[in-house]
Amino acid sequence: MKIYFAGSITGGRGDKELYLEIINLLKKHGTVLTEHVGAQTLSAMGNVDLTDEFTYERCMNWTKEADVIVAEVTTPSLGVGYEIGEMSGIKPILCLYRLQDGKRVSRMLTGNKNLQTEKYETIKDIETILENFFKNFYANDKTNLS
Ligand code: 6IA
Repeated sequence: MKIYFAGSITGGRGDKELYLEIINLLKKHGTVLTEHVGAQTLSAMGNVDLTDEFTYERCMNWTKEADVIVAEVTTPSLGVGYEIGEMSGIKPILCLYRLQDGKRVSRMLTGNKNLQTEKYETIKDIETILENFFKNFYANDKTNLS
């Protein structure tokens, strides 16, 4: 199982510790292609000397290679939205978010029937959501094979 984890980089790194926790949970279910999203040293300005083109191409290749996309969307990010849009209807996509005062998640996500959007409050909630998501993935996979 190859998992593409998407989380905000340029959009803001306020949830970087949470991203790392989610990546560690995801590792129980498969290989996470994008562990750098949880790097605690990575700032919103980016601190690695890669060209924009290389970064874009590599991300798009990984989204194509992945079996599923899991995105944390509480912090709005153009890149995460773009990745979700590109893969919508092509691969299973799970979007995780928590409610924040005075803000709501974009209706472009919650209104898209191709996406599974799940609200959480605690990391324990995320653990349960992930277990159900992967259970459904394998159940659907069996249905497709038979
Ligand atoms: O617009 P944003 O930068 O917030 O978009 C974040 C999303 O785009 C993440 O889900 C990443 O998959 C992808 N992304 C954006 N910038 C990078 C990046 N920068 N590297 C990899 N994925 C990126 C270079 C730093 C990295 C080598 C540590």
